[in-house]
Amino acid sequence: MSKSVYRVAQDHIDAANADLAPPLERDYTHLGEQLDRRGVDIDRVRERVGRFAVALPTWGVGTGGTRFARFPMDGEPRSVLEKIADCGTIHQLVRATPTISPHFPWDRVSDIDDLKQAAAAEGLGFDAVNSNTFQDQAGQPLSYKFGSLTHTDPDVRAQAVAHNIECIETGRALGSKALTVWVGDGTNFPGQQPFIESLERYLDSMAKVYAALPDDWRVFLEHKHYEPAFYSTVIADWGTNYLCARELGPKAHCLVDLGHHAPNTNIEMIVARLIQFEKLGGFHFNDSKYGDDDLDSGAIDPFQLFLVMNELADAEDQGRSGFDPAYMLDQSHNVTDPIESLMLSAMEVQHAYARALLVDRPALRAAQQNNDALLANRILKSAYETNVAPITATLRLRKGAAIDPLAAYRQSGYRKAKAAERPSAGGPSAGIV
Ligand code: RM4
Ligand code: MN
Ligand code: MN
Repeated sequence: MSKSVYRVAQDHIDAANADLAPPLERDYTHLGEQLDRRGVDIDRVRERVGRFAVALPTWGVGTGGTRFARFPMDGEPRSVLEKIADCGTIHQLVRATPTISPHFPWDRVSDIDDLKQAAAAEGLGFDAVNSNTFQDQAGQPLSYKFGSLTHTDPDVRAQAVAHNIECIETGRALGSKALTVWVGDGTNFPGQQPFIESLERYLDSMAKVYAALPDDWRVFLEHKHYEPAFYSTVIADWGTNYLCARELGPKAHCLVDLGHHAPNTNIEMIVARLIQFEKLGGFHFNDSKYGDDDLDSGAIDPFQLFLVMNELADAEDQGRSGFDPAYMLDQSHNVTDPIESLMLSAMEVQHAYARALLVDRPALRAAQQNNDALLANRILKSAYETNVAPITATLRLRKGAAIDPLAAYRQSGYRKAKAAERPSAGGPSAGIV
C-alpha cells in the first residue's frame, strides 16, 4: 500500500521559522507587558489556547462548489486516505486540529483499519461522525428525494435509521464518541407535508438512533434554516432543535452551525440559551453573508465569531455544568486551496478564543450591574481589538509547527507535489462538496 508520498519536511518548517522567531519573541514580550498592565498573565492565556482544538471536516479538503459549478484544482484528494493526508498537513503546520470529523458514506472504506491507520500515521484522532441521508447513493434501495428520517414511507425511514446506526458502529471502531445528524428533510410547497406529523416521524426515527448510542456517546442534532428544502425544513431552527434534544434524552444535544440561521440572527444569544439549558453539544464554524455560504471562519464577520466565542469562554470560565462542546470547522472552499483556508480558519477560531479569554469578566459584570452600556461594550471591544497573533505563533513555534503556516505551506510546494502524485480523477462538476 505504501508508495512514496510527499510530506512537508520538519526541516522546511524549522528553516522557515528561523528568521521569524527572533521578532516573534520581541512581539510576544511586548504583548506580555501590555497584558500585564491589564492584569492578564500571557503565559496562562497561551497555555489555555494551547489546549484549544478544533476538528477538521474530511469533506472540507476537497474543492467545494455551488449547485451551479465546481472548479476542481490540481492535486486535490481523490480518496478519504488522501483527505486524511491533507488534514495531517494542516495539523502539522498549525497544531490546532488534532482530530478529523468523517462523513459517511463519503468516507466509507472496505477495511476500517485503513482509516484508523491513515489517521494514526498523521497523529490524528476522530471527532464526531456525520451521517448522510440528504442524497442517494449508488445502489441504494429507496430514495431520499422526499425525505429520510421523516419520510412518509416507514421503509425509507428504517433505511435512514439503519444508516445512522451503521455510522455509530463505524464511529465506535474509529474511537469517536458522537454522531452528528443533519437532515435536509423538508418541503418546497405549502401543503406538501403536515408540519406536526413530519416532526413526529423525525422524533420516532431519532429515538431508534438514540437507542443505539453507546453509554459514553452523544448525538448532535444540527438544525438548518433552509436548503435543500425551500419552503419548510423539519429541523429549521434552534428552538425545534432544543425541543427534539430534550424529547430524545440526555445524550442528545444541539449543534450550532454558524451558517444555519436567518440573516441577522443573534447567534451568540442562541449559544447562551443552549449553554444555560445544558444542550449545547457541538459547533460548526464557518462564515456567511446570506445563507449556508460555508465561507472561511471569520472571513466576513470576525466580530460575530468573537462574540460567540465570548459566550463559550465565559461558560468555560464559570465551569458550567454540562458544558463540553465539540468544535469543528464546516466549510466549503470554492475559490481557494482548501488546505490554506482550513489552516487560516483554525487560526481564526483560535484567535477568537484567545481574545475571548482576555475579556475582563469581573469588570464586565460590574458594568452590566451598573447598567453602564458603553463601558460594557468597551470591555468586550478592548479584548477583541487585541492582536493575539504572537500568542498562537509562539504556540506553533513551540509545538514544531509553522510561525507563518500560509507562507511555509506555499514555499513547501505541497500542492504541486500532490498534483503530480494525484492525477485528476475528474470529479463532479457541480455539488456542495
Ligand atoms: C450541511 C451541514 C452539515 C454538513 C453538510 C455537508 O449543510 O452543514 O453539517 O455535513 O452540509
Ligand atoms: Mn454543518
Ligand atoms: Mn451547512
